[in-house]
Amino acid sequence: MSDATTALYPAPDSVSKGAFVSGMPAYEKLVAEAEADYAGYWARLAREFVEWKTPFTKTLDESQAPFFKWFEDGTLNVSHNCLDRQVAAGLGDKVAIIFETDDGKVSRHTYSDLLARTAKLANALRAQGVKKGDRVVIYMPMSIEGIVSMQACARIGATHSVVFGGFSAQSLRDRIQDAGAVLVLTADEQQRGGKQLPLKAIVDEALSLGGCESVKNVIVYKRTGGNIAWHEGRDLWLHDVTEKQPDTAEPEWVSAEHPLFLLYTSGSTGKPKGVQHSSGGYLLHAAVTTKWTFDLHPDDIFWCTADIGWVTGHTYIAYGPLALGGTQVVFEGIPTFPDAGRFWKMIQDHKVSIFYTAPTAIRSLIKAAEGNEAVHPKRYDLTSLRILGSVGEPINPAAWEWYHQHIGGGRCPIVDTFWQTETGGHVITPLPGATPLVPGSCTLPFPGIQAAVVDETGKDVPWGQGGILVIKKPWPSMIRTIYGDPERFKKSYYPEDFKGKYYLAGDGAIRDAKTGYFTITGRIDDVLNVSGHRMGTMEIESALVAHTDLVAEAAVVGRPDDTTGEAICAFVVLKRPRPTGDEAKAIAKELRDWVGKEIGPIAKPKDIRFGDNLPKTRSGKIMRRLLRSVAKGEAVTQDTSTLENPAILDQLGQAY
Ligand code: 6R9
Repeated sequence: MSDATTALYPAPDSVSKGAFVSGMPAYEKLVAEAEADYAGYWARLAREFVEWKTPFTKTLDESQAPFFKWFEDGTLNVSHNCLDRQVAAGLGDKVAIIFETDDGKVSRHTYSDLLARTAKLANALRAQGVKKGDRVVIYMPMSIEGIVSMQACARIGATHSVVFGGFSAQSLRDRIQDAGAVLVLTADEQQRGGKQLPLKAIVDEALSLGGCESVKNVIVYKRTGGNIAWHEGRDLWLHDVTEKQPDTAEPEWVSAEHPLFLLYTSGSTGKPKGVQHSSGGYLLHAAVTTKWTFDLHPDDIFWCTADIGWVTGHTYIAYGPLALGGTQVVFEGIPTFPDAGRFWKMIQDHKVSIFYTAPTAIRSLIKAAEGNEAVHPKRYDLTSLRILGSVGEPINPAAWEWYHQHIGGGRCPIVDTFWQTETGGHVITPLPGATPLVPGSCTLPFPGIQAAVVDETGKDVPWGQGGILVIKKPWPSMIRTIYGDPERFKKSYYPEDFKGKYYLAGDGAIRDAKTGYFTITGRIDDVLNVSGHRMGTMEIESALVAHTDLVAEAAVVGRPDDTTGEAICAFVVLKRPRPTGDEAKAIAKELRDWVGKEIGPIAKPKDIRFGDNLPKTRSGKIMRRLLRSVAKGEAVTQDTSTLENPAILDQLGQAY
């Protein structure tokens, strides 16, 4: 299969020896096992990695394809698997989470602590009338309370939907409404980079926008003690509702197919989709990928820098490491506070052995280190590290090499993990004790994942030729549906083009002609990847045109950016004459703030360009390919003869 001789970085002995998957023959054996008996392979792992209340008798049900079911007649509880199971195994006093606040205070939380806090909150939620199957929105900072909120929902069979703390009131409202949430868990404020930022006030605003009548209560974790408004009868303090609750709570035993969570993500249309995940299959993949991709051993200190508002924070903070009884670092703050050495200092202080972050963070820390010796990683002792990981976007070879050399000291494999909100966990990734690495490639499928590159008709393309990334067989942790919109689920992921047979990832890929290694070539739909965050171009366009006083028309494209991977570039036609100079600057600022309010700061366009019109074909289609060239600052080489008004190209040359 793979040809180790072309790989620049073979798995080092120091990691390979004693790894759970040690050497390529071990990897290939697992792949062969899955090929020989697909359902049998996943059933074996499901028995090994998950503790079942009632064992499943049937592995995969394809009768309602593409609505696949895994282990459906098995029952379990995810929180029981993450917490009670560890305590029962004698790990009650083991530190589950080392928590560090924005301002550097460190606290340690054992498995027994987490279990007791989860049980208390589970009881409190039940006391508020939250039942199995109800949806609960979590709008929380990075905190023990945030993780406990997720675990408590899992414990009572409520389906959580975590909304990233950077989303605006409008976005939060849309998600609460779509999910029909009965309760919101939030904090008074969050603290990031030395600043207090509102959370509760945004929940208040979201609920006041209307459409959220399903919400009965708001439970508030007091993080900063900042001033907040209080709605008697609706709002409750977390410490009040949990104080008198017992610290044990019987788990709700649910079917493996019971929805553990919804997580909203961007797609090709203006409306974010609520990706629905299962309990059994999801937990299985969270556990097995945490174990094999990160080679997580009992004495490792694992640190995933993601936020619980994204899928990475679900699978590799809230569930995977806990399901294995691991010890992890959880961080409230940001990588550049008090300075850009923060990550390196924390690795040193907590003796982190496995570090998982995003290319955008690495790129910005490279810049910072190059500009300031004091925050260069060489100033820190990083010798505790043995494995590094990357996620969220392609990692460019230069950043890979720097990460490998300056953070990993040349001795730590980098697992470049490709996956998506929809896949639940890693689907294409190296295994650190086995896979020889090539910078810029996510290498080979996780054992059991049938990833392939095909053409528009669903036919395999030869290695060395680019195409569309698909997964040919259902897998346990896959998306089950889009909440409330099964038709959209089918159309987005199992389109007719492939006769509804293959899962369509939405990314392009190419396999190396010799090794078969996968390289992801980027999204093939209208989704941008800004600092590892997914943003739909249509979502941003809708937000812009919602400014009905100012904006007549808008088109949004991405352009490459050295730090954020892609940057958002908006082309705007105003309802007034095209502005220039200071007026253009002021309007650009107003529009950025507007988008920040409509969606959240992560969606603010970096460049705004004003035209009297947008470049369109004579049939009225916006010429997006041309806009992408303009956004990049390239000379326009495309045929512009079909353009209705070629003169506007000059106007669009100036970005504000
Ligand atoms: C986990 C996560 C998914 C999209 C995905 C792809 C991009 C993620 C990547 C990668 C290249 C990697 N992506 N990991 N591209 N190499 N290792 O990021 O989920 O937020 O849903 O984004 O991110 O484009 O389709 P999500």
